[in-house]
Amino acid sequence: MPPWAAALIGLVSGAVAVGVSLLAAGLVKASAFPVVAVGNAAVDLTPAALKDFAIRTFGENDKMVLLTGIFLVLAAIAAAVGVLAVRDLRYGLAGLAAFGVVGVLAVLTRPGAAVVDVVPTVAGVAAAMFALHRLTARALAPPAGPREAGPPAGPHGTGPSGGEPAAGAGGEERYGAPVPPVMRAGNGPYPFDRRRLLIGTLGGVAVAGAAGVAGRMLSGRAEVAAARVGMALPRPAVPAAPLPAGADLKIRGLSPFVTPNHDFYRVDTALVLPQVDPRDWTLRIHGMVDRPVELTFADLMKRPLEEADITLCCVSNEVGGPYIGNARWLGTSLAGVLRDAGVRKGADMLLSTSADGWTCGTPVDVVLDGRDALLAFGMNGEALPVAHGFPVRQVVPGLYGYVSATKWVTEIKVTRFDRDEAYWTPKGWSARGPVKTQSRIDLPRDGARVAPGRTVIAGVAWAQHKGVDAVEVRIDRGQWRQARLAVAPTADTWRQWVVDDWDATPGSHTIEVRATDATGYTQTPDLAPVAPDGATGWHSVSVDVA
Ligand SMILES: Nc1nc2c(c(=O)[nH]1)N[C@H]1C(S)=C(S)[C@@H](COP(=O)(O)O)O[C@H]1N2
Ligand SMILES: [Mo]
Repeated sequence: MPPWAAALIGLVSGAVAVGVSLLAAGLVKASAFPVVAVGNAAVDLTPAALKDFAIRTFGENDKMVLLTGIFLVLAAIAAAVGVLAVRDLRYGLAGLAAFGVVGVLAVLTRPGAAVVDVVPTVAGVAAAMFALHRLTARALAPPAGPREAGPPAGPHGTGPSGGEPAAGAGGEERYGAPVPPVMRAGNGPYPFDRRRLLIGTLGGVAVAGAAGVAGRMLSGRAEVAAARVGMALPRPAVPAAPLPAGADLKIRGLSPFVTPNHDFYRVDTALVLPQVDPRDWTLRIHGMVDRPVELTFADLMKRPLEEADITLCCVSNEVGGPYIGNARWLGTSLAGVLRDAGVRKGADMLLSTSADGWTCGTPVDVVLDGRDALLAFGMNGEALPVAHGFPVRQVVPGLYGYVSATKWVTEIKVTRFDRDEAYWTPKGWSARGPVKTQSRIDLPRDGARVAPGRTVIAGVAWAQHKGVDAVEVRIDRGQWRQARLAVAPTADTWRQWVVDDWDATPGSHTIEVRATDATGYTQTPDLAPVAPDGATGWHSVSVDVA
């Protein structure tokens, strides 16, 4: 059999495995699809430095890059399994079994894994074994009926006669007398029936496709999407004031004050978005509390609701980077929920967990100090997008997302920093992550070519929960000049700024920015990398004026 045919058998068996495991995952409502579990395990095992590299290099495409990589590796393994199976079916089956063991281990080591989660892996591997067996048999063994799929009998009439056992698998004629199938299996040139193999391949692909589509339909994705679209957002008892007129300078190319949901950056470890139906969602609050509680979505909606403009940013945002956005969040007070549960003395950390097992450690004192720490379900006037934590997430002004903004949150354990550790802490990130005062130049873009004359320089600055008091810009290390600040409705959002009196002269120029927050702290030029607790330094852009 030509190598391509052996590889094809392996690939089709692999596709059957993926399709059937998706179907099984949908049927048993298992959270862990093996390919994704392997991917997630790979993400978790990746050293922090490499992960930073991936985020910097691939940006928000890192998930696509990783998934594509996993699928390419899987395809190569599947092709190899096919080659082994053609040599000896047992080798191929052993290869699949080994792969199944890796899959089961990956699934079971996911946080919150249940035994039922191995079902997709086991079903997928079993289906692949069956497919491998059938396809090799189809391609190698003679067909059941005398003329079922053999080559048409040639003019010389070499086809099998009457009651003889089938021998139509082609090739026979070339090697003289028919060989009994049993002997033929292990030695000598394999007969190979391309047509039968291709029919088997089509069958396998059809099974894989149908199972995969059915699995997707059962995955709950459609129901969750429908629940989200059908959700009516209640009016908050404490609505945020309408945005002041001067909050948005409305300059083309400058980040709008409110980041539209579809433009809002996304950072999380989820390779596949958790699908959480609000009807099934609960939030369990336990640990160092007087009265552990479990809230349903309906319970949450019955609580006093509030709205707040909060700018969220990521600790892995480089100076000048894109991982920041501002939204109007709707939800209920996290402090209120905690007070009802009764936080015990000595507790200093909230260890929150998402539906997919990610964890986050938030200082209790910050959440209880009166700021708008929310359990949010609305974002800019709609239900939270699935990518941003539907149905419920945390938002805490003044803290980086990794220590505050748990999406798909389902559990909050009241505990202590010296007893518990959140996801990123052992990977080299600080246990506490207050936002550092920062500023960014949006206009002109770095590397831009601009015409001489009056040129607008504009950007955003942020120091959540402290507030931005001043922004200064300098050109070619000259005098700092004050930027004009847009109105900020509260200290919890970023603030737009603009310098509109720069007279750009021909040549290349460097523009730098620094902000001063309401505590009087001015950003220094000292450069710090994003790890362990956020980048520092002045953002600068270079432009060519010509
Ligand atoms: N469940 C879950 N929540 C999460 C994360 C995650 O990986 N999983 N990442 C956090 C980080 S690091 C950030 S910066 C914010 C980003 O929120 P966004 O994707 O809505 O912008 O979500 C936080 N919440
Ligand atoms: Mo983040």
